[in-house]
Amino acid sequence: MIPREHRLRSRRPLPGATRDRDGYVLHWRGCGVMGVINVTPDSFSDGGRHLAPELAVAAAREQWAAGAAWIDVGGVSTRPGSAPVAPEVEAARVVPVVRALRAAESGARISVDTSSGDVAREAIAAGADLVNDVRGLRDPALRSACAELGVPAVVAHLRGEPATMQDGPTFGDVVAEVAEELRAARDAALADGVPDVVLDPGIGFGKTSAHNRALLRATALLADLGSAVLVGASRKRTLGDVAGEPEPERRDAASVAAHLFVAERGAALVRAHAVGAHVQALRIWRWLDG
Ligand code: HH2
Repeated sequence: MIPREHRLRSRRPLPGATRDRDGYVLHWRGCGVMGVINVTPDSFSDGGRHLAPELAVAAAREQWAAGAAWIDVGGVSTRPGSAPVAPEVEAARVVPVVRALRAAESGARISVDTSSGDVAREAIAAGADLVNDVRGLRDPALRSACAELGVPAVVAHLRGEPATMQDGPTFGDVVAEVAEELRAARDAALADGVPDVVLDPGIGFGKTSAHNRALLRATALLADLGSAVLVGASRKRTLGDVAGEPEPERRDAASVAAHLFVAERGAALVRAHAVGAHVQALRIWRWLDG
């Protein structure tokens, strides 16, 4: 199978991107890995591991050296039932890490996992290249931060809020509804001047295992919406339930399996904690398939 080609536009210089009339465009083929760095005390699989900035930066540099295409730095857990965190606290967690990572690895592509316009602005000033919003850029302040600063965004699907998202999520046709809501969110963001959008079905965000399964199986349909698709199944509860592994940190083989499945169906990026294992698996799969 010939791997899909993907592109991401930015109006700011982006490591690895080429210049064109409207700004900068990053091209890649096949599926890349976005490494997860949670600068939080309470993330569901790695909470507290990287709360000290120097540990977060060291882990991020390791992920970059292992072949990550992006490093996603987040300062708030969005696990089911998680509580909101003040933007000042969130910024104090992520901004020093983004700044230090940019200083240490000038070629790294850095994403900031936030739903706050203020945090996004500070992180971009510190060197972030992409905004990753699990709430799908529904806050106009975040949309305008991306638009004014010329930074693309990941628009993930989430109805409601993490605190209550797993309280009986219901869909008629989950694939059709998520695709339509993502398309509408993307079009609203582009109309507001966000330079480009990556779409994400929001695995585990207000969805049952059956919903997650249907969405993972529908990756090709989501990719046909015409934007790069990111999938974040890493260590999530659905995988633990199916694989019979209650401990999130022991779900990396399950994560690699799910992510190879979506890579084969056109995902442009997978968001993963175990970057080295994912990069190896994708390289072998591409070698065998290519
Ligand atoms: N999942 C998490 C966080 N951010 N961003 C995108 N685009 N897609 C995802 O699926 C996604 C995401 C949750 O995982 P994690 O960051 O490991 O946990 P926590 O939210 O507890 O920090």
